[in-house]
Amino acid sequence: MNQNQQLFAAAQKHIPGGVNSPVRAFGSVGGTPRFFKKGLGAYVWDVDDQRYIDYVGSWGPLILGHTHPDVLEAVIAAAKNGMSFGAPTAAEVELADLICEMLPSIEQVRLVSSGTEATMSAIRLARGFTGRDKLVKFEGCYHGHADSLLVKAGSGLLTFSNPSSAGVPASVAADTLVLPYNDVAALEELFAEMGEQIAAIIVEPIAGNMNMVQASPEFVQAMRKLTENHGAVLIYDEVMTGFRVNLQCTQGLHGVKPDLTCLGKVVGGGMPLAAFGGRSDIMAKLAPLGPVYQAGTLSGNPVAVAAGLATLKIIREDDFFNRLSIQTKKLCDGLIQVAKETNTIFVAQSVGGMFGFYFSKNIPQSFVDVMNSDRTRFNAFFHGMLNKGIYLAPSAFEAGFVSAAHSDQDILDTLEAARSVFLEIK
Ligand code: KE4
Repeated sequence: MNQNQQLFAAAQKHIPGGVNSPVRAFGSVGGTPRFFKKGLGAYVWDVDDQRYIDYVGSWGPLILGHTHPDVLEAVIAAAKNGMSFGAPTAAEVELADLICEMLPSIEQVRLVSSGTEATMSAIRLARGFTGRDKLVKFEGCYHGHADSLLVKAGSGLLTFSNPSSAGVPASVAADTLVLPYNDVAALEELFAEMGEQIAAIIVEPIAGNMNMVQASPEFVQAMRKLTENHGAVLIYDEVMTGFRVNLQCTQGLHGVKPDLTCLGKVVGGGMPLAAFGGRSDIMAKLAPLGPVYQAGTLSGNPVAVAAGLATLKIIREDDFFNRLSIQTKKLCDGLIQVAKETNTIFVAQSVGGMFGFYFSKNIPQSFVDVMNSDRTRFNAFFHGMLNKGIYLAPSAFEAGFVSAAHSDQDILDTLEAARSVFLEIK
């Protein structure tokens, strides 16, 4: 057994499934998960000293690549002054101000430690603000693992083709209404029927947990109009897309102001930091001001805040997103071209530094479309690329990410690997 296999066997002694998050277990692609020991720029090394070009980037946070010197320097400096205080710090004020400056829809923001905390808290806040219970989500979207959200979720749950989780009381699931993504008619019908009972819609405005599926303009407008007309809260879950697809996130691309936004991943620069925020009249309902309770020992942790601040300051620099978008599109266009030359049925798309690719003829518009793509071929492609030193997300239900550290040569090397793997898996 090699080091990865030995470690995976040892890990399972005291860690369920040998992993601290299910999708890492390679459950849907099979094989042995890679145990990483080092990351630098666009690369990671596993315990067998195999180097990979990394297109997962810790599932999105590492938009600057691994161990960016400015982020590292900020984290070390903060840590030297104290790991945590459980008390307010000036840096949290600076980060809150910066987030509100970068996202006009956010008038007030609360920092938390994970995307799940952000979405769970935003939903509780929306229910407290409206006095209503019903929550609308969409099939294939994943918003973290809070009970009311594990109903036909995406990501790891899809990976295990287990559309809802054990342990979620029927009474809790009953308040979560699940509709097909991009289905305007279904949304209009639901609001006509029970709009006055609906506290909120929570949506991934570009879904990245059923692979990548973009909301149609009609769907975007319908969500905004229906929530406005019925007094429901529109929550944009931008944990994955926030500061990843555009400096103003997906809401900037959509030209929509959601009532609440959830952020994570990039905003924490690779450290445990997430956030939720939005209209000040809604945020005013939060403790200690209002009756909606939400708290966290490590919320606004100074070391995590330092990583987030350092990251946001760099991505705000001129031309950052233009360069990142061009590099990501270069990868997708190159994969499409190589697939064509090898007669492989394959499509790909990208927005900013996020991409999706599918072994199907058309870009998916819904969860059903994604389920109809060739997942067997995806898995074969995943392993072929892994064996050639290219680390893609170990699931057909995840998006991929390019960082500012991915060079032209890295893209060329990836395309060369893809060319031979497309031929291998024919
Ligand atoms: P966390 O609790 O994992 O920080 O965030 C939950 C979450 C919320 N909303 C969206 C849109 C998300 O994508 C996520 C987490 N994404 C997954 C990857 N698809 C995290 C990886 C994992 O579960 O290990």
